[in-house]
Amino acid sequence: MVGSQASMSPKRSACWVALAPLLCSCALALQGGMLFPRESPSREVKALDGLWRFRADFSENRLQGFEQQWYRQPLRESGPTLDMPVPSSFNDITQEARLRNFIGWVWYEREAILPQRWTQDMDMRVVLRINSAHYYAVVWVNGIHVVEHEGGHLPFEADISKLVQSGPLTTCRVTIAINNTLTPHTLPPGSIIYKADTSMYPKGYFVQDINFDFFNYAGLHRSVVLYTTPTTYIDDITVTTNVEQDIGLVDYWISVKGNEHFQLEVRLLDEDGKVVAQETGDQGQLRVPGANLWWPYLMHDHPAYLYSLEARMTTAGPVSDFYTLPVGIRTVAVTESKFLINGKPFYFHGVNKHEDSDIRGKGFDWPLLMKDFNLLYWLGANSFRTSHYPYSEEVLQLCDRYGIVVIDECPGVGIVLPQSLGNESLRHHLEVMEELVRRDKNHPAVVMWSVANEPSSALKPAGYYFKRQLVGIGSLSTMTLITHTKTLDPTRPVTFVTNTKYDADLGAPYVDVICVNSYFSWYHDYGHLEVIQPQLKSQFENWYKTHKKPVIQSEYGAEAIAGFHEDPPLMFSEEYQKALLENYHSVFDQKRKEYMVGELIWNFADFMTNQTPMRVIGNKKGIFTRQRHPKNVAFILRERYWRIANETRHHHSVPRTQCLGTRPFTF
Ligand code: BDP
Repeated sequence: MVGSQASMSPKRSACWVALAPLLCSCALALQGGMLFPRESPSREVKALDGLWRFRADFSENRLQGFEQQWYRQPLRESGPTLDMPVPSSFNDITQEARLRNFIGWVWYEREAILPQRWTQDMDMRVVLRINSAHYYAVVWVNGIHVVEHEGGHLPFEADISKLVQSGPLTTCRVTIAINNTLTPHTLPPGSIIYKADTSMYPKGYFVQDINFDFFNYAGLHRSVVLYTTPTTYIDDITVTTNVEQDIGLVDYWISVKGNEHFQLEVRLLDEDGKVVAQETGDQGQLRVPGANLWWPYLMHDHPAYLYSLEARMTTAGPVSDFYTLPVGIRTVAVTESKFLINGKPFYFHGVNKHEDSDIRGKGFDWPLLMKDFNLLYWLGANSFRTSHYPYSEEVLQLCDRYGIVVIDECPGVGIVLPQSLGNESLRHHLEVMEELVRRDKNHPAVVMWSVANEPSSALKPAGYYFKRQLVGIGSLSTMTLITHTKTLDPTRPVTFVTNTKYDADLGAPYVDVICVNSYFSWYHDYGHLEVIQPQLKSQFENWYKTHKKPVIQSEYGAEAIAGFHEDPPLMFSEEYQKALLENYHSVFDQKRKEYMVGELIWNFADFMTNQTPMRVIGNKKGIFTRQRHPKNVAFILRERYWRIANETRHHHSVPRTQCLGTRPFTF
């Protein structure tokens, strides 16, 4: 990588200074809702998927695009552009190594043709929504700046009605500049390292340093959509559920924008389309006698029961708005040794995943997604953690629909430098949790928030950073991470995933469930499988003795290069991966009778990482290859998960599933 110092830290760059006042408006993004754009009788959705024009700014300071205002005219007039698919990471699409490893600003552009009524009907709002841009994004429509956003993985949007309704135009040119630079205060954090020794490196040489183990893919990873609503519209819906005897309780809050005078009718429909409860007003409780509860996959004969909450807003005038939200009625609770769903002990037998695949990188892809869900069903997995960042909304919708329980993790991964535990980082982290909870709060599949993965939680500031107590009132920065998340959502437990020693972890006292990662006989005691059982036993006993909270083995695993065989087992062979897992499992089988409430293998599939001598074209701890072919260990885990499912089921045993059936709810 070559570039000048000023270019690499966007915060220090000239353009950054010029854009700084606009950042304030970014805080507004946290106000209001972020409902998933769905079609309804009052709403239309137009996805801008397909080929976009693309240009990486290879100029030395990476700021040529801003200096020459590339957003003011069609991008191709600024210089040579490429055709780039959206959604996709840009890194693996071309044959250019310098694009694969590019750090700095890239520019995307495409024109959208708008239906005439979108531009002429003044009772219509037109909204541009970017579902995920890695990491800092600036957006213009027809050359006018409309929104900025910090952080990948989470959606942001801009009301562009005025822009598209001001003239005879029926097209709009959307330009998005994205910077993938990570700093100690972004999430995830990173640092730009300048290599100043010109006897060893070219002038201006720098690299992006990261402390997480996945490739730092970038680009427009999910769809960019345009959608409409009426000018008075349902802006947000929050639903929480409870159960009293056999009555399902659905409490709802609806916020309407655009007019203070409106009526709201709310109906709850069962899977056959029958109305089972109704209410009026912007908040209330729907009572469902004999409710069908939302149960996890394999825990019940009819898992993942979803009702539909239909909200209908009308005003005195002709305007009305409709929005339908899937609702699962279920409860979540944690005791000293159990994780309860609907009052019954739930054991997480699942996986950790990544959004990662050949060519697409972190780009959303329906075929990949359906393959992954079929594999989860085949495996008998009932859960996963969204390691190490929020996954696409479609993933969570499928989890709701198929009963796959989710630990929803924010991008707090690689928080290892002391400066990443300071106030600036904390403030951003709190905002990210706010965006995450706002987006995912209504998913029954989400049963716990994870605010971080493997932070340096033994460092002194970690105690304050994670703390649960409220140390002040008012400003965000006076609330620390776990408190803030609990305030945002009092209905779900909160955790972070640790690899710190039980007696040194300053954040663990504040979590509801202890989630521990360990790699015995892999990152130490290489090749000594015989140490796993004593070390793992001590791990569980120490954590439980210290905190008296349920424990999840949130990661464990070994690398195996598919097709490498060695007996006696050697590291990186499929036999070693299998033997390592079996040693872990024999301890799990003892501890799950006590306070262990889950096991999540690292990892579902092989995935791409940075190039290091520790990785052979990516991380090979998958039980499936990156192409989703099973390694031997997938069959071991399959036997195990189905056995556990049948042992812990409250009814008769279930036949093994080969593939997913269609569920009644449509997107
Ligand atoms: C864990 C990390 C995970 C890594 C894994 C590994 O949480 O992101 O990929 O180790 O090294 O510590 O395979």
